[in-house]
Amino acid sequence: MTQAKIHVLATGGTIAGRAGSPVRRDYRPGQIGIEEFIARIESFGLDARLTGSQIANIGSEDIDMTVWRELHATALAAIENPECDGIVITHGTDTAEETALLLDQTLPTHKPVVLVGAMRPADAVGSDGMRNFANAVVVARDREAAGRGVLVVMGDLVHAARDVRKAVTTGTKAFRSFPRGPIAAVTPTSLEWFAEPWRPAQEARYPLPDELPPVAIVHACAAADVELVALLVRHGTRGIVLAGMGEGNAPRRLRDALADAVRAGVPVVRSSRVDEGLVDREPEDDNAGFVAARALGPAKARILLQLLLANGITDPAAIQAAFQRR
Ligand code: DAS
Repeated sequence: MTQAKIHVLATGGTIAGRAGSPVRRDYRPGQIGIEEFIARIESFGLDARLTGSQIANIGSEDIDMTVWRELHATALAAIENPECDGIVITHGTDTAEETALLLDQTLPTHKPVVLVGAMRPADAVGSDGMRNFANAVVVARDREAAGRGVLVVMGDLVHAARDVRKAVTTGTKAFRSFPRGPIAAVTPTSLEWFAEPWRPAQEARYPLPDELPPVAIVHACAAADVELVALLVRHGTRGIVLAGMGEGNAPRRLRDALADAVRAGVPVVRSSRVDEGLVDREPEDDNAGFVAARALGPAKARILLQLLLANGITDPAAIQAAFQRR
């Protein structure tokens, strides 16, 4: 069997971070370059040949459209290159779910695309970075990893971009998936899928636009200040995601302000500020013209709404249909 060829796209994050001491709390992300990554993993003797591109070396809280465009273009070129079998993207964990969903919707599913990060810097005691990275290579070299959209590998588990979120602020078990849960278990010597691919050999759902339109997240809270919604509309926001209470609820005055925004031509998606669970359509959504975010939390609902608006999809029913898709 020939060795799988994996292209690694490095963007920085804690997985590329150093503290300068095994026990120091603060550290600098984005210190390790792609050559060092590849040299380290090659010393493990994994059955894969790695090449790399340094896209950025930043904390993922600073990720922006410029990085996303370059990441997308390089990943697409690797997918189209017959010499490449799979792609691994090293990324900070804070916005991993946003980048994963953006790429998930804008790349074809013909080859594995695997995002990986770490919760501890490379020189910390008990660092998880190189293990996660080795696991990501094991996933990316497996043909069965294609046809599942973009994957996120963390803590010996494989998650689908649509389901995954960072749910815990510290510690190495920081990622969870809903509604499906993790779709595979992985170690440097094993990989077990729990289900069949559900998006085999699909083209990208949407082209990646040059820019994403401004979409605001409004966080619902008791006795919320509702003036914010009208301000956002006046300021030119193209869409609003409600981080609602419970099943996407909000105080009556806030719901009224959001219905006014819809009447002014600004689509509104109801998601939840609660960590996990569905936000389904309610009868009031028909009257107000709201969209229900289903299983997407506010950050990912915003990415999907931005992509839809950028591609000219503004009708609430069409937006709702996109939120229903797995
Ligand atoms: N600084 C964060 C980031 O780059 C943390 C991390 O990578 O885990 O997202």
